[in-house]
This record gives sequence, C-alpha cells and structure tokens, in this order.
Amino acid sequence: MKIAVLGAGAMGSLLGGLLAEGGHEVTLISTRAEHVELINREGLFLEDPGGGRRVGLKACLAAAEAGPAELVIVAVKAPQTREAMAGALSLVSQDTLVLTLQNGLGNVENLVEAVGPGPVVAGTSNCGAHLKGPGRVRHAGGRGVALGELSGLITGRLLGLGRVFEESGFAPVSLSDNVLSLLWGKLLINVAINAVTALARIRNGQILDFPETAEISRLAVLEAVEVARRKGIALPGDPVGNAFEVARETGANFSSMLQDVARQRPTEIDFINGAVVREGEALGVPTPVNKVLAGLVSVYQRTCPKEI
Ligand code: KPL
Repeated sequence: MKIAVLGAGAMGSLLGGLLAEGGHEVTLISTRAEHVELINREGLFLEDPGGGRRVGLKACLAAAEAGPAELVIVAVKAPQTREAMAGALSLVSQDTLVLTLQNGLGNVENLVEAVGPGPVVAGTSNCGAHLKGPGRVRHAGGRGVALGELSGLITGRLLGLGRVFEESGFAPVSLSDNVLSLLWGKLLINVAINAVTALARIRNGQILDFPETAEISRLAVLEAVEVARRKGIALPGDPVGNAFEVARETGANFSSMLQDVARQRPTEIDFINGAVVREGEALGVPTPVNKVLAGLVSVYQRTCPKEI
C-alpha cells in the first residue's frame, strides 16, 4: 500500500518505519531537512531494546513531492494539524484514507475541516517512541493500535486498514464502533501522564514512585472522567488503574510532552488537559487540577531549559 506519514517526529517516524518493514511503500513528510536527508541517504535507523536496524523508506520536505497516497497517517503534533493538512492536500485523492493517531481532542474536527468527513478515520496507538536524532528513532515499547470510523460502522475499509497494521506486526489491533470512547480512553491516559511527567521531569513509570505525582494524576483523570460521564461517553471500567497500567508499561519512556518542553517546542497541552478544562467549563464541571496542569505547562513550554 502507498502510505504517506505526515509529520516525522518520534511517532510518525516509528509508525512509518514499522509499516515499511511490513512491506508498504512509505514516504515520511517532515519539515526537518537533516532528518529527511539522512533517511534518504542511509535509511531510518530504528532501535528497540533488542538492538537496531536500518529501514529503507523515502522522506521528503514537501507533500507535493510524494503524490497521492492510499493512506495518509497524520502524525504531526495536535497544534499543527490544521496547517499541516491544509498544506498536504495533494496527498489526498478520491480513494485516500486519512487516519489520525494523534493525542488529544480536536484533531478529527481539524482534519474534517481540511478534507471533509469522507476520508477521515481515527484511532489510537500505545507505541512509545523517542526521536534520538536525525534519522534515528527509538521504539520504547507498545505496538497496539485501535481504529474506528467516525460513523461507528465496521466498514470494509476499516477492516482493510486493520489488516495493514496487523500484517506489519502491530498487536493488538482492534476495531471500535465508538470512536469517541476510543479517543477519550486515550485522552485519559495522556491526562494522567503527559503534563505531570513534563512538569516533574520524570519518566512515565516514575509517576507511580512518588505519592505526590500519583495523586495529582489520579485527580486529573477523575475530573476528566466526570466530564466524559456528563457527555455520555462510555469509558473503560477502571480509568485510573488503566492509566497507571500504561504508565507502568511505558515506564522507561519520556512522554511526548516532556520531550516537547525539553526541546522548547509547543506542546499538546491545549488539546489534552486544556481540552478537559474547556469541556468542563461548558458543562459546569469543575476541573481545578487540569486547570493548574494546563496553566503551568503553558508557561513552562516557553521557559523550560533545553534537553533531557
Ligand atoms: O501517548 C503517550 C505520549 O507520551 O504522548 C504515552 C502513552 C503517555 C506514552 O509516552
């Protein structure tokens, strides 16, 4: 399958590399010239706890160079979705699927605005990834993907998309008939982990080592659960336990938000804890813990010293 990955940060590079290893014709679209140049010259260096290997795939700086794809995976950070997709319409033809595997709320709406609702499919992934430098990505654990149509139908194209991931070694691959539950389920994990790890400058697993961070995470998740409940969104049985389980599973990983603040890049805070605050305000549900986390990260992303 001809696949374009829009955004070749840690997650986009990892997804592209794994799908290329699965035999697909993958092009990464990135704004980082050095990353693009190295990948085209030497391949993507993909490392995991078992070692490292080079994966052959293409990369380019402009979507126009790639031509239309059968599948576009949107992997830019949430604040860039609207602009990135608007500049990449040449990737989309009549039969293209546009899949968001991004964190946070609002990505589907931004993609629908750019390409209409027809091509858009949403999903989540539990892959942990870390961009080690130009042309180098580390797979820090997790290989699961969950996918859903906005309509909630299990369509032929959704089944086909599931097979693409399955045959490339992703597991478990699940299909959902309730995309809002899927996205909110992942949101709760990011609410628990991302801002707390970015502010305390700790790895995901360390949240559980300190009673203070564990308690802040727990309270932030419970606020988001109440907002979801008021919106009528079904959630997993034990949201706090579930989020803590992911923190354990990705224990050695630096969350994407910690990676962002440490590189002085804008974070996804407005699409994660900030989104919970906005949704809570609209419904009259108090979200003080998320408000504090969102406010602190909003400032910290501009002031944090570089490097982790
Ligand atoms: O999605 C993630 C992120 O860092 O953005 C988790 C699941 C927390 C893994 O690090």
